[in-house]
Amino acid sequence: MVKKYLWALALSSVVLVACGKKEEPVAVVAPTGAASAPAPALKSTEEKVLNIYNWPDYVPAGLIAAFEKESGIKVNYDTFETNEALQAKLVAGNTGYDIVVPGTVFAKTQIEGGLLQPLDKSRIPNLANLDPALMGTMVKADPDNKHLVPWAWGFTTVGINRTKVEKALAGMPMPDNAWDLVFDPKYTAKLKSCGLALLDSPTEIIPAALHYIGKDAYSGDPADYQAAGALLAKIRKDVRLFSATMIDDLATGRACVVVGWSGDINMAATRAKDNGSKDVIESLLPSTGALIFIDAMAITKDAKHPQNAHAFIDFYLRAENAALMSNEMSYPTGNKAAVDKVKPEIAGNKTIFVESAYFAKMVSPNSFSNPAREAMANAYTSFKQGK
Ligand code: N2P
Repeated sequence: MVKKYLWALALSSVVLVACGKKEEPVAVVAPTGAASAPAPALKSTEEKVLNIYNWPDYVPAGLIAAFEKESGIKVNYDTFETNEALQAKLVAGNTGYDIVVPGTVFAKTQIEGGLLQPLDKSRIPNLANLDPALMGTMVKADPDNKHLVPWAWGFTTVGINRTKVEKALAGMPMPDNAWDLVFDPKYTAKLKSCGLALLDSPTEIIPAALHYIGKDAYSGDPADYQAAGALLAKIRKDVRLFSATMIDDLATGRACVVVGWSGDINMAATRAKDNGSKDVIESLLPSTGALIFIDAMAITKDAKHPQNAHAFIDFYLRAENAALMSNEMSYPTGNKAAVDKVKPEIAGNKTIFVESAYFAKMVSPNSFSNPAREAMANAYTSFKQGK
Protein backbone atom coordinates (compact mmCIF):
# COMPACT_ATOMS: atom_id res chain seq x y z
CA MET A 1 0.00 0.00 0.00
CA VAL A 2 1.53 3.27 -1.09
CA LYS A 3 -0.26 5.99 0.79
CA LYS A 4 2.29 8.33 2.22
CA TYR A 5 1.42 11.89 2.03
CA LEU A 6 2.95 13.81 4.86
CA TRP A 7 6.22 15.52 4.04
CA ALA A 8 8.02 13.40 6.63
CA LEU A 9 6.42 10.18 5.55
CA ALA A 10 7.06 10.79 1.90
CA LEU A 11 10.72 11.32 2.61
CA SER A 12 10.97 8.33 4.91
CA SER A 13 9.35 5.84 2.55
CA VAL A 14 12.69 4.35 1.58
CA VAL A 15 13.42 3.63 5.21
CA LEU A 16 10.02 2.02 5.71
CA VAL A 17 10.57 -0.25 2.75
CA ALA A 18 14.03 -1.15 4.00
CA CYS A 19 12.51 -2.14 7.33
CA GLY A 20 10.12 -4.48 5.52
CA LYS A 21 7.12 -2.49 6.59
CA LYS A 22 5.84 -1.58 3.17
CA GLU A 23 2.53 -3.43 3.55
CA GLU A 24 1.52 -1.41 6.56
CA PRO A 25 -0.86 1.45 6.05
CA VAL A 26 0.66 4.69 7.09
CA ALA A 27 -0.13 5.58 10.65
CA VAL A 28 -0.04 9.27 11.23
CA VAL A 29 1.57 9.65 14.58
CA ALA A 30 1.04 12.72 16.67
CA PRO A 31 4.38 14.14 17.77
CA THR A 32 5.09 13.69 21.42
CA GLY A 33 4.99 17.43 21.96
CA ALA A 34 1.37 17.59 20.84
CA ALA A 35 0.08 14.83 23.09
CA SER A 36 0.88 16.63 26.30
CA ALA A 37 -0.83 20.00 26.64
CA PRO A 38 1.64 22.70 25.56
CA ALA A 39 2.40 25.57 27.88
CA PRO A 40 -0.09 28.40 27.32
CA ALA A 41 1.22 31.13 25.04
CA LEU A 42 2.43 34.31 26.73
CA LYS A 43 -0.05 37.18 26.89
CA SER A 44 0.49 40.24 24.74
CA THR A 45 0.77 43.70 26.27
CA GLU A 46 0.42 45.58 22.95
CA GLU A 47 -2.47 47.56 21.48
CA LYS A 48 -4.99 45.00 20.25
CA VAL A 49 -4.22 45.17 16.53
CA LEU A 50 -2.50 42.80 14.11
CA ASN A 51 -1.75 43.45 10.44
CA ILE A 52 -1.35 40.38 8.23
CA TYR A 53 -0.29 40.21 4.58
CA ASN A 54 -0.93 36.82 2.96
CA TRP A 55 -1.76 35.27 -0.41
CA PRO A 56 -5.41 35.34 -1.54
CA ASP A 57 -7.59 32.26 -1.00
CA TYR A 58 -5.32 30.82 1.65
CA VAL A 59 -7.13 31.32 4.96
CA PRO A 60 -10.10 29.18 6.00
CA ALA A 61 -13.40 30.99 6.49
CA GLY A 62 -13.89 32.03 10.09
CA LEU A 63 -10.30 31.48 11.23
CA ILE A 64 -9.46 35.17 11.56
CA ALA A 65 -12.78 35.88 13.29
CA ALA A 66 -12.13 33.04 15.73
CA PHE A 67 -8.72 34.49 16.60
CA GLU A 68 -10.19 37.98 17.04
CA LYS A 69 -12.92 36.68 19.30
CA GLU A 70 -10.59 34.67 21.49
CA SER A 71 -7.78 37.23 21.73
CA GLY A 72 -9.64 40.52 21.45
CA ILE A 73 -7.06 41.49 18.81
CA LYS A 74 -8.44 43.19 15.69
CA VAL A 75 -6.88 41.71 12.54
CA ASN A 76 -6.40 43.70 9.36
CA TYR A 77 -5.91 41.12 6.63
CA ASP A 78 -4.57 42.15 3.21
CA THR A 79 -3.47 40.01 0.32
CA PHE A 80 -0.73 40.03 -2.33
CA GLU A 81 -0.67 37.94 -5.49
CA THR A 82 3.00 37.24 -6.13
CA ASN A 83 6.28 36.88 -4.27
CA GLU A 84 7.53 39.81 -6.33
CA ALA A 85 4.79 42.08 -4.97
CA LEU A 86 5.60 41.15 -1.37
CA GLN A 87 9.32 41.54 -2.00
CA ALA A 88 8.83 45.06 -3.37
CA LYS A 89 6.84 46.08 -0.28
CA LEU A 90 9.40 44.64 2.12
CA VAL A 91 12.30 46.30 0.36
CA ALA A 92 10.49 49.67 0.32
CA GLY A 93 10.06 49.33 4.10
CA ASN A 94 7.40 50.63 6.49
CA THR A 95 4.98 48.03 5.25
CA GLY A 96 2.73 48.41 8.28
CA TYR A 97 2.43 44.63 8.29
CA ASP A 98 3.33 42.49 11.28
CA ILE A 99 3.06 39.08 9.62
CA VAL A 100 3.95 38.36 6.00
CA VAL A 101 3.93 34.99 4.22
CA PRO A 102 6.71 34.77 1.62
CA GLY A 103 7.63 31.66 -0.31
CA THR A 104 10.87 30.22 1.05
CA VAL A 105 12.42 30.83 -2.37
CA PHE A 106 12.29 34.55 -1.58
CA ALA A 107 12.59 34.37 2.20
CA LYS A 108 16.28 33.50 2.22
CA THR A 109 17.38 36.84 0.80
CA GLN A 110 14.74 38.63 2.89
CA ILE A 111 16.26 37.13 6.03
CA GLU A 112 19.78 37.91 4.88
CA GLY A 113 18.69 41.46 4.11
CA GLY A 114 17.36 41.91 7.66
CA LEU A 115 13.78 42.38 6.47
CA LEU A 116 12.39 39.75 8.84
CA GLN A 117 12.99 39.39 12.58
CA PRO A 118 13.91 36.27 14.53
CA LEU A 119 11.00 34.61 16.32
CA ASP A 120 10.68 34.44 20.09
CA LYS A 121 10.01 30.72 20.26
CA SER A 122 8.95 30.91 23.93
CA ARG A 123 5.82 32.62 22.60
CA ILE A 124 5.03 29.79 20.15
CA PRO A 125 4.66 26.54 22.11
CA ASN A 126 2.72 24.97 19.24
CA LEU A 127 5.89 24.91 17.14
CA ALA A 128 6.08 21.39 18.58
CA ASN A 129 3.22 20.43 16.23
CA LEU A 130 5.28 21.04 13.10
CA ASP A 131 6.71 18.29 10.96
CA PRO A 132 10.45 18.08 11.72
CA ALA A 133 11.20 16.81 8.20
CA LEU A 134 9.64 19.89 6.64
CA MET A 135 11.43 22.15 9.12
CA GLY A 136 14.62 20.32 8.21
CA THR A 137 14.25 21.27 4.55
CA MET A 138 13.48 24.87 5.46
CA VAL A 139 16.92 25.42 7.00
CA LYS A 140 18.15 25.95 3.44
CA ALA A 141 16.32 29.27 3.49
CA ASP A 142 16.35 29.89 7.24
CA PRO A 143 19.33 28.40 9.10
CA ASP A 144 18.25 27.01 12.52
CA ASN A 145 14.58 27.75 11.70
CA LYS A 146 14.86 31.14 13.38
CA HIS A 147 12.43 33.18 11.28
CA LEU A 148 9.97 31.06 9.31
CA VAL A 149 6.90 29.03 10.26
CA PRO A 150 5.21 27.11 7.44
CA TRP A 151 1.70 28.20 6.50
CA ALA A 152 1.24 25.58 3.78
CA TRP A 153 3.10 23.94 0.97
CA GLY A 154 2.05 22.83 -2.47
CA PHE A 155 3.35 22.86 -6.01
CA THR A 156 3.26 24.79 -9.23
CA THR A 157 1.84 22.55 -11.91
CA VAL A 158 -0.46 22.19 -14.90
CA GLY A 159 -4.21 22.42 -14.34
CA ILE A 160 -6.84 21.58 -16.92
CA ASN A 161 -10.50 21.65 -17.64
CA ARG A 162 -10.35 18.13 -19.04
CA THR A 163 -13.71 18.43 -20.74
CA LYS A 164 -12.67 21.51 -22.72
CA VAL A 165 -9.08 20.36 -23.34
CA GLU A 166 -10.15 17.04 -24.84
CA LYS A 167 -12.57 18.85 -27.10
CA ALA A 168 -9.93 21.35 -28.24
CA LEU A 169 -7.37 18.61 -28.86
CA ALA A 170 -9.95 16.97 -31.13
CA GLY A 171 -8.69 13.42 -30.95
CA MET A 172 -5.03 14.23 -30.40
CA PRO A 173 -4.02 12.11 -27.37
CA MET A 174 -3.01 13.74 -24.10
CA PRO A 175 0.79 13.89 -23.74
CA ASP A 176 2.65 11.72 -21.21
CA ASN A 177 4.21 14.81 -19.74
CA ALA A 178 1.55 17.37 -18.78
CA TRP A 179 4.09 20.22 -19.13
CA ASP A 180 3.82 19.62 -22.92
CA LEU A 181 0.29 21.03 -22.78
CA VAL A 182 1.62 24.47 -21.83
CA PHE A 183 5.14 24.54 -23.31
CA ASP A 184 4.92 22.59 -26.59
CA PRO A 185 3.42 24.64 -29.47
CA LYS A 186 1.97 21.43 -30.91
CA TYR A 187 -0.50 21.49 -28.01
CA THR A 188 -0.75 25.19 -27.23
CA ALA A 189 -1.73 25.93 -30.85
CA LYS A 190 -4.83 23.82 -30.30
CA LEU A 191 -5.52 24.82 -26.70
CA LYS A 192 -5.43 28.53 -27.34
CA SER A 193 -9.01 28.22 -28.56
CA CYS A 194 -10.21 27.37 -25.04
CA GLY A 195 -7.66 29.51 -23.18
CA LEU A 196 -4.09 29.08 -21.92
CA ALA A 197 -3.42 31.03 -18.70
CA LEU A 198 -0.11 31.46 -16.87
CA LEU A 199 0.50 32.76 -13.37
CA ASP A 200 1.55 36.37 -13.76
CA SER A 201 4.93 36.04 -12.05
CA PRO A 202 8.43 35.57 -13.48
CA THR A 203 9.50 33.37 -10.58
CA GLU A 204 6.62 30.96 -11.15
CA ILE A 205 6.84 30.63 -14.93
CA ILE A 206 10.57 30.84 -15.72
CA PRO A 207 11.58 28.04 -13.29
CA ALA A 208 8.86 25.81 -14.77
CA ALA A 209 10.18 26.55 -18.27
CA LEU A 210 13.76 25.85 -17.13
CA HIS A 211 12.68 22.55 -15.63
CA TYR A 212 10.85 21.66 -18.87
CA ILE A 213 14.00 22.10 -20.93
CA GLY A 214 16.03 20.01 -18.50
CA LYS A 215 17.78 22.88 -16.73
CA ASP A 216 18.01 23.60 -13.01
CA ALA A 217 14.81 25.47 -12.08
CA TYR A 218 16.98 27.64 -9.80
CA SER A 219 19.81 28.09 -12.26
CA GLY A 220 22.39 30.79 -11.73
CA ASP A 221 23.49 30.70 -15.39
CA PRO A 222 22.24 33.59 -17.57
CA ALA A 223 22.44 31.37 -20.67
CA ASP A 224 19.74 29.16 -19.17
CA TYR A 225 17.41 32.16 -18.93
CA GLN A 226 17.97 32.87 -22.60
CA ALA A 227 17.02 29.28 -23.37
CA ALA A 228 13.88 29.52 -21.24
CA GLY A 229 12.99 32.77 -23.00
CA ALA A 230 13.42 31.10 -26.40
CA LEU A 231 11.05 28.32 -25.39
CA LEU A 232 8.46 30.76 -24.08
CA ALA A 233 8.63 32.93 -27.20
CA LYS A 234 7.27 29.99 -29.20
CA ILE A 235 4.08 29.77 -27.16
CA ARG A 236 3.56 33.50 -26.63
CA LYS A 237 0.88 33.91 -29.30
CA ASP A 238 -1.14 31.10 -27.73
CA VAL A 239 -1.33 32.65 -24.23
CA ARG A 240 -4.73 34.16 -23.45
CA LEU A 241 -4.13 35.35 -19.88
CA PHE A 242 -1.38 36.32 -17.48
CA SER A 243 -3.53 35.68 -14.48
CA ALA A 244 -3.80 36.69 -10.87
CA THR A 245 -7.27 35.17 -10.59
CA MET A 246 -6.58 31.59 -11.59
CA ILE A 247 -9.29 29.96 -9.48
CA ASP A 248 -12.03 31.93 -11.22
CA ASP A 249 -10.37 31.77 -14.63
CA LEU A 250 -10.50 27.99 -14.52
CA ALA A 251 -13.81 27.69 -12.70
CA THR A 252 -15.69 30.01 -15.05
CA GLY A 253 -14.11 28.79 -18.28
CA ARG A 254 -11.93 31.78 -19.18
CA ALA A 255 -9.06 29.28 -19.26
CA CYS A 256 -8.94 25.54 -20.00
CA VAL A 257 -5.25 24.93 -19.35
CA VAL A 258 -3.04 26.75 -16.86
CA VAL A 259 0.25 26.88 -15.05
CA GLY A 260 -1.05 27.38 -11.53
CA TRP A 261 -0.82 26.29 -7.92
CA SER A 262 -2.02 22.83 -6.98
CA GLY A 263 -4.49 23.90 -4.29
CA ASP A 264 -5.93 26.75 -6.35
CA ILE A 265 -6.58 24.32 -9.20
CA ASN A 266 -8.34 21.99 -6.78
CA MET A 267 -10.35 24.92 -5.44
CA ALA A 268 -11.33 25.80 -9.02
CA ALA A 269 -12.66 22.27 -9.45
CA THR A 270 -14.83 22.67 -6.35
CA ARG A 271 -15.97 26.15 -7.36
CA ALA A 272 -16.97 24.99 -10.85
CA LYS A 273 -19.04 22.18 -9.35
CA ASP A 274 -20.66 24.56 -6.88
CA ASN A 275 -21.54 26.81 -9.84
CA GLY A 276 -23.31 23.88 -11.44
CA SER A 277 -20.69 23.11 -14.10
CA LYS A 278 -20.35 19.51 -15.26
CA ASP A 279 -16.81 20.08 -16.61
CA VAL A 280 -14.01 18.08 -15.00
CA ILE A 281 -11.23 20.31 -13.66
CA GLU A 282 -8.01 18.62 -12.55
CA SER A 283 -4.64 19.40 -11.09
CA LEU A 284 -2.16 17.23 -13.02
CA LEU A 285 1.06 15.55 -11.91
CA PRO A 286 3.49 16.04 -14.84
CA SER A 287 5.66 12.96 -15.38
CA THR A 288 8.87 14.97 -15.01
CA GLY A 289 7.70 16.46 -11.71
CA ALA A 290 5.98 19.61 -10.51
CA LEU A 291 7.73 22.41 -8.59
CA ILE A 292 7.28 22.40 -4.82
CA PHE A 293 6.81 25.65 -2.90
CA ILE A 294 6.63 26.30 0.83
CA ASP A 295 4.99 29.50 2.07
CA ALA A 296 5.97 30.60 5.55
CA MET A 297 4.82 33.14 8.12
CA ALA A 298 7.43 35.63 9.29
CA ILE A 299 7.41 38.80 11.36
CA THR A 300 8.64 41.95 9.64
CA LYS A 301 11.68 43.71 11.10
CA ASP A 302 9.69 46.83 11.97
CA ALA A 303 6.46 45.10 13.08
CA LYS A 304 4.50 47.29 15.50
CA HIS A 305 2.73 44.31 17.05
CA PRO A 306 5.26 41.49 17.35
CA GLN A 307 3.64 39.97 20.45
CA ASN A 308 0.26 39.81 18.72
CA ALA A 309 2.01 38.31 15.71
CA HIS A 310 3.48 35.55 17.86
CA ALA A 311 0.04 34.93 19.40
CA PHE A 312 -1.49 34.52 15.94
CA ILE A 313 1.28 32.22 14.76
CA ASP A 314 0.74 30.03 17.81
CA PHE A 315 -3.03 30.06 17.21
CA TYR A 316 -2.56 29.00 13.58
CA LEU A 317 -0.30 26.16 14.67
CA ARG A 318 -3.05 24.51 16.72
CA ALA A 319 -3.72 21.18 15.05
CA GLU A 320 -7.39 21.94 14.39
CA ASN A 321 -6.62 25.27 12.70
CA ALA A 322 -3.90 23.87 10.46
CA ALA A 323 -6.22 21.00 9.51
CA LEU A 324 -8.92 23.51 8.61
CA MET A 325 -6.52 25.12 6.13
CA SER A 326 -5.96 21.78 4.36
CA ASN A 327 -9.66 20.92 4.44
CA GLU A 328 -10.82 24.23 3.03
CA MET A 329 -7.94 25.46 0.88
CA SER A 330 -6.71 22.13 -0.57
CA TYR A 331 -3.07 22.63 0.38
CA PRO A 332 -1.05 20.15 2.46
CA THR A 333 -0.18 21.34 5.93
CA GLY A 334 3.28 21.18 7.43
CA ASN A 335 1.62 20.56 10.79
CA LYS A 336 2.13 16.95 11.75
CA ALA A 337 -0.36 17.04 14.61
CA ALA A 338 -3.05 18.22 12.17
CA VAL A 339 -2.85 15.36 9.73
CA ASP A 340 -5.29 13.03 11.48
CA LYS A 341 -7.83 15.87 11.45
CA VAL A 342 -7.69 16.26 7.68
CA LYS A 343 -10.83 14.95 5.95
CA PRO A 344 -10.31 11.59 4.18
CA GLU A 345 -11.24 13.02 0.77
CA ILE A 346 -8.52 15.67 1.12
CA ALA A 347 -5.91 13.37 2.67
CA GLY A 348 -6.63 10.80 -0.03
CA ASN A 349 -6.44 13.28 -2.92
CA LYS A 350 -3.13 12.47 -4.61
CA THR A 351 -2.85 15.96 -6.02
CA ILE A 352 -2.96 17.47 -2.52
CA PHE A 353 -1.05 15.03 -0.33
CA VAL A 354 1.04 13.41 -3.07
CA GLU A 355 2.28 9.86 -2.84
CA SER A 356 5.90 9.30 -1.96
CA ALA A 357 6.89 8.06 -5.43
CA TYR A 358 5.66 11.29 -7.00
CA PHE A 359 7.02 13.42 -4.19
CA ALA A 360 10.47 12.04 -4.98
CA LYS A 361 10.16 13.30 -8.57
CA MET A 362 9.21 16.85 -7.69
CA VAL A 363 11.60 19.78 -7.78
CA SER A 364 12.46 20.92 -4.24
CA PRO A 365 12.47 24.62 -3.52
CA ASN A 366 15.78 26.42 -3.53
CA SER A 367 16.49 30.12 -3.34
CA PHE A 368 16.67 32.71 -6.05
CA SER A 369 19.72 34.91 -5.80
CA ASN A 370 19.13 38.58 -6.56
CA PRO A 371 20.86 38.32 -9.99
CA ALA A 372 18.81 35.22 -10.86
CA ARG A 373 15.62 37.08 -9.98
CA GLU A 374 16.69 39.92 -12.20
CA ALA A 375 17.47 37.57 -15.10
CA MET A 376 14.06 36.01 -14.63
CA ALA A 377 12.29 39.34 -14.56
CA ASN A 378 14.02 40.36 -17.81
CA ALA A 379 13.27 37.09 -19.60
CA TYR A 380 9.68 37.30 -18.42
CA THR A 381 9.13 40.89 -19.48
CA SER A 382 10.43 40.15 -22.99
CA PHE A 383 8.16 37.11 -23.12
CA LYS A 384 5.10 39.00 -21.97
CA GLN A 385 5.73 41.88 -24.37
CA GLY A 386 6.31 39.36 -27.14
CA LYS A 387 9.79 40.64 -27.96
C1 N2P B 1 -2.92 31.13 -3.05
C2 N2P B 1 -1.89 30.16 -2.69
C3 N2P B 1 -0.52 30.68 -2.92
C4 N2P B 1 0.37 29.59 -3.27
N1 N2P B 1 -4.19 30.60 -2.90
C5 N2P B 1 1.65 30.03 -3.92
N2 N2P B 1 2.57 30.57 -3.09
